Amino acid sequence: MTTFADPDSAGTAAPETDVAQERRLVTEIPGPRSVELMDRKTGAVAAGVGTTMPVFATRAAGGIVVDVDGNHLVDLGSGIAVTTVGNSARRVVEAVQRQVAEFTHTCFMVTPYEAYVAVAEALNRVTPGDHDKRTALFNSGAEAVENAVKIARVHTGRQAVVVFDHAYHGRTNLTMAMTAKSMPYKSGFGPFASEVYRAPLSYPFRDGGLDGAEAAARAIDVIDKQVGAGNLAAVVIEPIQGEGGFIEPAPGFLPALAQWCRENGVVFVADEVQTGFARTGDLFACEREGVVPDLIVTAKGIAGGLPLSAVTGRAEIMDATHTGGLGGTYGGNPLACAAALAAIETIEQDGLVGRAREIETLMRERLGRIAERDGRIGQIRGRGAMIAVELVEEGTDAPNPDLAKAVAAAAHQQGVIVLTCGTYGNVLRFLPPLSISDDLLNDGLDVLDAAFESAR
Ligand code: PLZ
Repeated sequence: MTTFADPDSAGTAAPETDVAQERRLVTEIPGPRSVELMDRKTGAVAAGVGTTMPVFATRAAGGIVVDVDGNHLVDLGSGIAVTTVGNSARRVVEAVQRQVAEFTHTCFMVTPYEAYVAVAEALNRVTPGDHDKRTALFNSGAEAVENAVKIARVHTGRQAVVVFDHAYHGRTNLTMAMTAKSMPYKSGFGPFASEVYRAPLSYPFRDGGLDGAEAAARAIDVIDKQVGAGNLAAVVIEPIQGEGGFIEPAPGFLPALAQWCRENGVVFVADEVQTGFARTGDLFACEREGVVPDLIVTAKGIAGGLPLSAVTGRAEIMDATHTGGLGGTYGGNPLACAAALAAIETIEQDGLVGRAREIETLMRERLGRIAERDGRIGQIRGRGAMIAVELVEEGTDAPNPDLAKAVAAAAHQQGVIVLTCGTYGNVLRFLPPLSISDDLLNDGLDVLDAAFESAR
């Protein structure tokens, strides 16, 4: 079946795909083939690797994921904020197909190739700030965060790293230490890396009315007293926290922190792994308040689904490391680089920053209507196509993780992929691909609307 959206209809993306852009359930969720595959997974895959929705994918495009039973699911997750340009986006597919036939790998550290350099040039161009920049490429978000810390330590000759309450930076040893939440990310996996210190965040919904400047002063006081600027290599922060609950700090918090870092020779690192590449209605979330990080860490949306991550930043910081000090066998793999160039071109040429803002308007309006009649929605927050609702016990601010679970489960049953997050597990988050149509978004929100009612 071919359903090309009308390219002239305003506010609606036009996925070029033969995957029908409509929710369609032909079996229960999960269907029999998925159940069978789930059995095989249990017998073959380590139990530690969890599953949000027990359906197995076969295809995906636009705003739809198709499962092995033929169900068409509305995608409000983008594989955790990765397929921002859409799944199997046309330019990405073409670029990767071309590259895979030319060569698949040489190792950039052995015999370099142009695509890596071109991705570095593109990132130096599109990231905040017009200073001289350099980039290094890696595979995963966690690996890039680790490398940002390595670079900051060499540059400053200092060791300490400050992170924040509710932070998520990855699952490797150093990034587990940097991540706040014990279960499921850290529990039992220690000992963790040393010289990682945690400061209080600005969390407007739970801060008792602290404004951004006050919350920054509180954090800086903790850093000063417990670490000391003279020992501190880097402050690492997600401009909008992802896994921690889509927490957007109060205005002024990030600029004040960045300013303090500048005054104290501390490297200010923005972890834009989840917020980057148009996701928040800016190319990078830091831009909203004009914050220019010294180093910016990117991954996820950078390459349309191929594994790639990067550290980009001030040339004098990035170049502080001795030759041979940074790298890895696969970092900046040619297929991933080809995909990244195509993804960045897609974001720029298809106006996806604007599309993320349209998605925000639509989602806030629809979620706002649900919140008007449902006092269990404590707050709607986020920006662009990174929107969440924090759920509480009606009339209080006590976290309500059971409701988040119930609404997500009901949405899954109806063929809508939604994710939860948050330190208290009480946040429903929405990360649609920017290739989703308004019709599909509205349909997904109809399902959520009904899911809130059925969870009374
Ligand atoms: N920094 C801000 O959001 C990854 C994790 C999913 P990797 N977030 C999704 C899970 O349960 O593992 C993330 C992030 C931020 C770093 C990372 C880590 O990126 O590519 O998963 O290593």
